[in-house]
Amino acid sequence: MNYWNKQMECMETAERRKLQSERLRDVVRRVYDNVPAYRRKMDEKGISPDDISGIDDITKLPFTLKTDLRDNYPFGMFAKPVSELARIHASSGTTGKQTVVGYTSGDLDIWAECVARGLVSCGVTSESMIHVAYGYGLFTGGLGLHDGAEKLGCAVVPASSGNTARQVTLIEDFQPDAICCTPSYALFLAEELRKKGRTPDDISLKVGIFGAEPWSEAMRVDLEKNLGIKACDIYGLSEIMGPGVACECEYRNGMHIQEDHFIVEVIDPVTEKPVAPGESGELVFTTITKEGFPLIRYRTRDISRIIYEKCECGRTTARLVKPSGRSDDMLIIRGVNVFPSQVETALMDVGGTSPYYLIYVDRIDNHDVMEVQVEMNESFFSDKISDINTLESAIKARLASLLGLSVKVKLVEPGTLPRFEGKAKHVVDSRKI
Ligand code: DLL
Repeated sequence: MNYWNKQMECMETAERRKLQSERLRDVVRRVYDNVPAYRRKMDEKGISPDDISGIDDITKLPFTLKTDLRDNYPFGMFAKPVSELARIHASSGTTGKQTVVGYTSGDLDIWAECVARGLVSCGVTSESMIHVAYGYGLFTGGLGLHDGAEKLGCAVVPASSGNTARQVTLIEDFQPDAICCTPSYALFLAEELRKKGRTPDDISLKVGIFGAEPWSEAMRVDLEKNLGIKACDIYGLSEIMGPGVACECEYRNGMHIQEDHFIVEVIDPVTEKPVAPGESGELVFTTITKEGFPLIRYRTRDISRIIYEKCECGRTTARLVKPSGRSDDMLIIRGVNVFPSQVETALMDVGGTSPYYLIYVDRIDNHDVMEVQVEMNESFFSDKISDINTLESAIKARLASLLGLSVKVKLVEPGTLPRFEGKAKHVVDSRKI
């Protein structure tokens, strides 16, 4: 069994809680002393760093929201002066300014360590050649995976995103055994390789580390079959660090959270109270070692649940189940909550389609209408062109039973919906409310 840092990854739970408590006390003191926004929030709640003696006191602390980062744009929430930073990243949201994050060189080191731990747990080794097709630049995906892979000792191909023809050539010529990119882009690459007549046996890749967007188990099956790889999930968000906050191991039953650096809580997004252990809710993270930009109880809007039992791989860290979506991605159609991931599950359940779909939502005569457009897969398209109506009805029925909602379904020809190099977009909501 291979670990990057066995001591931290396999630590006894009680010992880890002690470490987390010490680190929590330290970070609370640091933000109180150095970040006016935190001092103000804590003062308003009547809390001082002395009230935090350990991890059980974490619920006394105020939450941090994305709006706090916007209100303090660009550097107002940093706990170190810019002169002491080594790097700045940013991520764009749906509205307004970018979310800006800063790292000291110590933070970059810990980030690389977290990513290296994740890569090792997926089966990447220092002998591996890894093709990094996440975007480089302000997005944390490219440089995050790059630094982790370099720390592990891999030969890194910093391909970045875009120019699919060149990506395919690089993969064919260099023969990497590992690849990382968004899962939707990996499907696109698989499609391009298949069009060139390549079979999984011709493709050098053995492992894929995919994340930055939700993806289903059905998509995992698809990727594994078409690329001949083991497909692993990696999670993270720029605010907390970037990729590597959590990553699967060879058992692929939840992503191991690097708990010596991050404390995770799961709350009910409405009551803001913790849910019962193992229940689903909104993920809240506290960074306990970051220097440049520590975050206390950051509400991610990601919906998931945590597995606390020890994993078969020997790691004792809590595991994050694949996030099913974001509370802010949730569509409300005629009062029914709909996550794009549910639509994806319905499509995969029925079969006959490719993973490319778009959900169109509009409001006509005060009535919400939702249409799912999905590409038929190549074999369905060529074999059974006359059965289109039957397949549309089957998908409609599956969606109705899964969502409790009647929606329109339109099958479109393979290759007609947009492809994305980074995170895929699945919803076009034209309602004017
Ligand atoms: O997406 C960091 C990242 C890069 C993670 C590469 C993994 C691989 P942001 O752009 O800030 O950072 O977006 C963070 O993406 O809150 C989730 O909603 C979503 N997300 C990230 N990883 C996963 C995943 C990067 N494995 C937001 N499954 C997060 C589902 C994910 N959603």
